[in-house]
Amino acid sequence: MFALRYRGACACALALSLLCSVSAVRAEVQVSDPWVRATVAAQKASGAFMQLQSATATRLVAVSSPVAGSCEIHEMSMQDNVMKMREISKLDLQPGKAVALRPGGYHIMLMGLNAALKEGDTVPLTLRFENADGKTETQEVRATVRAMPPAQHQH
Ligand SMILES: [Cu+2]
Repeated sequence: MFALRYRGACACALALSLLCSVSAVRAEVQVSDPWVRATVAAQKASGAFMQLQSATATRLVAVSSPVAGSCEIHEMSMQDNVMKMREISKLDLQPGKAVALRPGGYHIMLMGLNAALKEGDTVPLTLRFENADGKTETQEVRATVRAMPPAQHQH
């Protein structure tokens, strides 16, 4: 009984999300040069990077991708002379001010990868933004997988 109800809820959520992606107002956020670091077979996590710029105040509040079990927004910061990363619940965008997600800084963590990401592959990402009125908008991004030297971003 529980299993049936669960499956029903899932299908409903899927239908809703499909409906939303068709009717959603396009977010006013410019996404430039989105890319994802290539992985090797056993690697379960990777980082996604891009530049974000919005004409109006908004914030990135969630990310999802079909290639990952979950995605988190991370920031890197110096703590006692050691670079550490931690999850943040949102990334604020000031009007007209570009924010770079790059190795060593803000990034989107793709976790629970279901396959290796090979150079040249395309990774779809759905970015969810919440504006000052609390209204959310989603934006689809297609990130290119690029190989990068190892050891810059370890987990
Ligand atoms: Cu991270």
